[in-house]
Amino acid sequence: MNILFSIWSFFATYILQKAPYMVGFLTLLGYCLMGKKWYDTLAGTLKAIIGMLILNAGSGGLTSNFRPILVGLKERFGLTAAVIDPYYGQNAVQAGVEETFGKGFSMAMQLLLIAFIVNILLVRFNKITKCRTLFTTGHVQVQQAATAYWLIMFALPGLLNNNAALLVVMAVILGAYWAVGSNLTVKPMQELSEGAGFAIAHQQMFGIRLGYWAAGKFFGEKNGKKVKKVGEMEMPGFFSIFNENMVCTAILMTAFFGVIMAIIGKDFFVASGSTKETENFVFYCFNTSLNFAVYLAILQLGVRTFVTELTASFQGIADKLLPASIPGVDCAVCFGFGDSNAVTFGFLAGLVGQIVAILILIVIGSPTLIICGFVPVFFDNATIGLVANEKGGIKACLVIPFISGLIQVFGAALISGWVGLANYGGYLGMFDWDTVWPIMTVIMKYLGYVGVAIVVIGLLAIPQIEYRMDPEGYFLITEDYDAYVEHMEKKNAGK
Ligand code: ASC
Repeated sequence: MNILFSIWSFFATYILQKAPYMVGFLTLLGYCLMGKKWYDTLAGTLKAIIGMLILNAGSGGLTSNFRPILVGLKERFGLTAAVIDPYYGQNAVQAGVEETFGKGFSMAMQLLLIAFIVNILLVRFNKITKCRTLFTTGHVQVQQAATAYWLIMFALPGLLNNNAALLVVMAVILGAYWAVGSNLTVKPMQELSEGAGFAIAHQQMFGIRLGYWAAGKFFGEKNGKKVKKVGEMEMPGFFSIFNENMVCTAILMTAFFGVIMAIIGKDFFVASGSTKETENFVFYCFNTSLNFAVYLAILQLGVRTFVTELTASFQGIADKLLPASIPGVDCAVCFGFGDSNAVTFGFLAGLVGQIVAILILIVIGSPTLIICGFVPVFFDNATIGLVANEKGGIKACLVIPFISGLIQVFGAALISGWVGLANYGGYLGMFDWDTVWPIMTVIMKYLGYVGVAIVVIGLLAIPQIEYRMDPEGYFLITEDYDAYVEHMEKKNAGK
């Protein structure tokens, strides 16, 4: 009995409560269930653990690079600045969760596991639930589990002293969001890719469906008049530098932090010991700004290392258990379809929207300042732009991501300031997390358990409604796309 207890206590202390080992354990479990060779299982598990450790190294660097600037903003101007970026967001949760809620970060990894099981179950019983897609994007799941962990603890403080109940409530909400959100992207993605058989499992799934709907409704073909798409335009060559993550981050961070540091002033950074009186201040600002790109690159290397393993082992579980489903994948997958320039157009329109919104925040004296991060401004708006272009042409591809950029900044400023994540310098900041999640958080904060019920029932009702709008085509679109196209032609001819 004693031995059993020691084993459990070791497991709880060193695996369940340490995120890298928790991810390693999930990978090990997945590979064992798949019956992989022992050496592949060993290698995969090690890579998953090391990947998370690299990620921790990157996020530690980011935090220490960032802290003096945050302190400076706070001390000099009473402002809290949050970078909207999933990595900064995760970092902020990791940095603040113990202090704010008295709970460790590894519980977020337990949440991930249970939420994934909820997603599997919802797809497994899709005759009833109508959920057709499994979320397989591991790094996004980690980021979302972290932020959901914070938002739900903030909304339901009554659950803080009951870990089991807390985990169950969180997992049902997050698992339902994964299943329902990715399911919403089936139609836009099958149409964009002409039946390639994937959905999006990312951070703007409601945004994609909303953009798809708005493009068709406000910019779509009317009376047989064709819309003009981005692919029919010439683009200057320098646009391509914005597609490069590292370059774009360096430019954005220098533009934002360079200016912010200059405003805070050299004296502050000398006094806080971050630089010396004799050092050139412009060079210091530039170097500090570039270091953001460095730590972000380290962080992403860590993510890539563990996510390949985590996704492969997840998919193994899914393939065995869920025959009639399609995978939800990273949004970057859809950039291989449609007009590739729509990606850049969507991104730039979103960037303009974000900058306009940030200027408005400054003008109205918002206590929370938002700083653009590369990932939301690029991946959200590029994806939404691509889908919008397909349905509504170039105008939709510019207007809809511009509006999305505004929403991202305002939504993130409100929620991150309210729940206290802005105090730790970051917020996830992707479209759904500036819209759907803040709304759910408000409902739960003010209505408590009734709010939880409204959120869960509301989410689960979405696929039911979509199913009822076209019961015949609903499963056909994933099972046999050609037959679905025929079905739609017949349906439209009959109108
Ligand atoms: C994210 C995130 C990334 C990117 C990537 C896009 O949300 O964390 O690294 O988007 O998944 O391909």
